[in-house]
Order: sequence, then C-alpha cells, then structure tokens
Amino acid sequence: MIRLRSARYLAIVSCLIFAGSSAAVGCASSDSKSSGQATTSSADSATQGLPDVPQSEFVDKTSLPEVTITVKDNVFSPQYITVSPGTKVIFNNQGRNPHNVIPVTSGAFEQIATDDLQPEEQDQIVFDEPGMYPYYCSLHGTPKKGMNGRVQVAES
Ligand SMILES: [Cu+2]
Repeated sequence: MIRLRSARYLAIVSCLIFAGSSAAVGCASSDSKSSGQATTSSADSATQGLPDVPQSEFVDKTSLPEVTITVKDNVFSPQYITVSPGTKVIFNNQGRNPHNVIPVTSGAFEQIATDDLQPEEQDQIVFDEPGMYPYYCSLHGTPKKGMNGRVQVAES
C-alpha cells in the first residue's frame, strides 16, 4: 500500500519537474496516449471521462494578457485555447441566444451565469492556476457534446 502511494507520488513529482519547461504539455499528452487511466496530473483528472482533445487543437494565446472567446449559437470560438497564468479570458456573446459558461469540475472557476451572458453581453474569468479547465454551456451542450470548450493554462 505504502509502496503504491509513494510510486504514485513520484510520478506526480516527475511530471511537475518537466512541467517547468515547455514539456508540460508533453507530460500530459504522453500520459493520455499511453493509457489514459493511470494518470494523476491535474490536467488529466480535469478531463477524466471526457473525449481526448489533441494538443494540436489548442490555439496558443500564451503571449496575450487578455483573450476573447466569441460565444455563438451554439459554439465557443476558439473552442480550445492555451493561455498563460493570470490571463483574463473574456466570453463575448455574439449569438442571438443567451448562453452560460459552466466548469465541468464544479468550483474549478467561477461560472458565468445565463443572466450575465445574454446576447451582446460579455463577462470574464481570470485563470491564475496552471491546469486544464473544461467548460460547457448547460443550455446547448454537455461536458462531452455540443457547446463546450477548454481553457488550458500553461505553466508560468
Ligand atoms: Cu449556449
């Protein structure tokens, strides 16, 4: 029992060590490639049970302090982005319908309620901590299908 725990701990630590460099992404993606089961990094636990999204689908916005995601009927665009810690992510509803932004992992970030994302409205979330933040619109999607997206916060 103790051995298993410490082995798992070592796996996390080695992942974190690599996470300091640009290999953070490689650490997570190599895990999901090999098994998708025995992973313990935060990125993997955040997307556990969700479809795999290859890193190549994430739009690199890490050079920007502020990023806008256009909310349409019924997609988030761009759907997958990578940002730096502390980035302000603005959700701007350009659709004709209300939407919302709900974290898949409850409490991962403060959600944007439907009342705050009516057509022509925008609201923002600041992502400080590195990790993967999947989200969805509960009116037009689920964590797995329809209107959803992911914000990946890179290591600083
Ligand atoms: Cu919606």
